[in-house]
Amino acid sequence: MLIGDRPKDNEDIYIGVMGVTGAGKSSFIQQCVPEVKNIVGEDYDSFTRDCIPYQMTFEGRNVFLIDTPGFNDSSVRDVDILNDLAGWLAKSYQESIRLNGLIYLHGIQDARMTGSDRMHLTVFKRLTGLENMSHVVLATSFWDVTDHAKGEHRENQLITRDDFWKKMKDAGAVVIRFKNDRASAMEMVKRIVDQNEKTTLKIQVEMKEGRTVRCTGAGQTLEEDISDRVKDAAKELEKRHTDLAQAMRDENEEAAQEALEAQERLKAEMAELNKTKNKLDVTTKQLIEQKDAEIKRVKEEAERLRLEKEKAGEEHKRELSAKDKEADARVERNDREWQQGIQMFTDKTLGDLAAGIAANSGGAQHLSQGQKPALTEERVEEMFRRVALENRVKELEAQQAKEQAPPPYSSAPSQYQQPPQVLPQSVCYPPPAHNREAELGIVAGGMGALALTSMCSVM
Ligand SMILES: Nc1nc2c(ncn2[C@@H]2O[C@H](COP(=O)(O)OP(=O)(O)OP(=O)(O)O)[C@@H](O)[C@H]2O)c(=O)[nH]1
Ligand SMILES: [Mg+2]
Repeated sequence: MLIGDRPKDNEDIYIGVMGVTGAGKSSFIQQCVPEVKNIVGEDYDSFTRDCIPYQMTFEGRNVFLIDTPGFNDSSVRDVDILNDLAGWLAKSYQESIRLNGLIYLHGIQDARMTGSDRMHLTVFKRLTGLENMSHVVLATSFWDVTDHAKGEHRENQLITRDDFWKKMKDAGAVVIRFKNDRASAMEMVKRIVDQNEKTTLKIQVEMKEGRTVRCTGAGQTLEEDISDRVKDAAKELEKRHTDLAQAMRDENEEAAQEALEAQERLKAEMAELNKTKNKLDVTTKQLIEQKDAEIKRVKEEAERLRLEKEKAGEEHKRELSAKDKEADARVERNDREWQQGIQMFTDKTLGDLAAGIAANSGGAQHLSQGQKPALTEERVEEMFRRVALENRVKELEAQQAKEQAPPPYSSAPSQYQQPPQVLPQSVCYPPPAHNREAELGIVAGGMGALALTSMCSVM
């Protein structure tokens, strides 16, 4: 869903989910919206790249959980993240979308709050505004991998120290443990849904006043952090100047080379930090334009994908239909060829049979070549049997013809022309001619019987 895509409904609940990278923001969202996949990071790199709302239903209300990229130790990235957050908040403000609350996640497994943890907490406080703390849930994560006593001790530190969560808690924020399960995730959502009240964050008010991000409380925190880094780099650069001078006095070429390289690196770092700081000079108008362009890009991409999918679907359908037609044509062709083959065979076989039967028995004269019995499975079977018989007849006829021919080397009367002698089958192989004639008679009789059976089934 994109900002402004949904018709406005004041009953909808919007909750921003924030915290440093790896604190478990996306894991919390996944517990709330289990059908969403691949949003949780697998390694130490920041994973979530943009502000993305995920929809769930809670006690009959539409709830949108806005996953956000986590701040990390890189100033360049932090400024981009703050600009992205400010852009999202400015655009949603323009679209009359108001947040109901914010959830800030913090991993309890870390023994101490680092400098950047504190800085990011300050960014969060200033972005939200102390006056909005009753809309905030401060959640600790990673309880399952933390020694319970140590976890409780750290939690206690968080809520008792002014520079940590104490002021926020005193101003109305609630502290909840996210146990990486659905029940604790729902408890966090419930707290904000039950409050049922919209709020405008401090940074939204500031941006509405026409300030650049640099001039908002959150922006100033990042700017101070960058300025501190520039100062540190400048100090280091000065030291490297001294190192270089000393190395030259000592005629230590290696040390001089090292100092020179360090100077180059520090100068590049300072230039990069100053460039990053300048990125904070972005106005609300520019942020909204950037968001609009981004939304347009996403929509165009979605439309392109939709059309591509549609086209692929049509092509697939066309391919299927072409394949269907080809298969139909093949079946039809096979069928036709089969029918033609059978017909030719039937015509020939029945014609031959009719002639044979008429000659042999004088019966069944009514079976002529013109008669074409209907093709049934039994008939096809009969035809095959007939073919076998016919082949056998041909075989025997050929053999008989061969045996009756006079030997080429003698003009004397052949043994084949002598009266047939009846010999027992066992000693007579190949069988003498008269036996073969008898066999032919049996075969012809069999074929006649078959032809008659066929006739009956036709009639
Ligand atoms: N054991 C344990 N692992 C957790 C918990 N919360 C998150 N993780 C793991 O920590 C890693 C980072 O979690 P994410 O939910 O991606 O953290 P994130 O805050 O969204 O991080 P970014 O998107 O980089 O800002 C993932 O491997 C999670 O599985 C937790 O409460 N317990
Ligand atoms: Mg994430």
